[in-house]
Amino acid sequence: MGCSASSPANKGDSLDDRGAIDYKNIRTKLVLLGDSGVGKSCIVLRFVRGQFDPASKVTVGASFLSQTIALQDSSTVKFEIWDTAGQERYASLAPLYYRGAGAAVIVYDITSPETFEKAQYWVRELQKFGSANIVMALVGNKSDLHASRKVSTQIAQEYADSNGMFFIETSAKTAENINQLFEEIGKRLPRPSTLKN
Ligand SMILES: Nc1nc2c(ncn2[C@@H]2O[C@H](COP(=O)(O)OP(=O)(O)OP(=O)(O)O)[C@@H](O)[C@H]2O)c(=O)[nH]1
Ligand SMILES: [Mg+2]
Repeated sequence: MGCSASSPANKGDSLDDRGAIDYKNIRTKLVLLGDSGVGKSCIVLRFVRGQFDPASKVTVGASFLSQTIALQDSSTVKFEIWDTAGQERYASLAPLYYRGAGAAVIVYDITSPETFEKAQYWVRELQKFGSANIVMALVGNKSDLHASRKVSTQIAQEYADSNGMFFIETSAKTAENINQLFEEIGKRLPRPSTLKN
């Protein structure tokens, strides 16, 4: 009793080979949500494989990938990524993927105000039904298409600030801010409570 090493692990805590809580290496379920065509699958492909697919196909249901990153404090974060399908016909499946998620990446396309509206719908849905301390990121993708921009950075930033999310603009095409997006999420994830360092 009272010994941290013998305390039962919380749901989501990573365990080492002996079943003790691993304070340095955490893992989290991450879900991507957003309208069809905003670039969710391309963001994941860029992050996990360093590639871009200009002919990316619509996702059917959802797809799963994982990727581990190292942070500056020498901890590691393993992301178990659910890339959901944005087409309306799959919307009812979304709770299967965001339930229990420690992080959510909500994506819109900076050239499409409709997709920014849809992102706000997902934010409200997660606020109502997501995990209590979920880390939420609002992502304006396709920043390389700045000549066609229709959603201002300032409006998106203000929306994110007022909803306690962090905001970043990315390009899966050029790789701009893709790694930064996941690093920032990794830094914001709650660490297992610890009595030792
Ligand atoms: N210019 C540009 N095009 C992008 C970018 N990211 C994705 N695309 C293109 O946008 C289209 C849709 O990308 P996807 O990643 O398949 O979109 P999605 O959000 O996964 O769509 P669903 O699976 O239907 O939900 C593809 O033609 C991509 O090549 C980007 O950063 N810049
Ligand atoms: Mg997709």
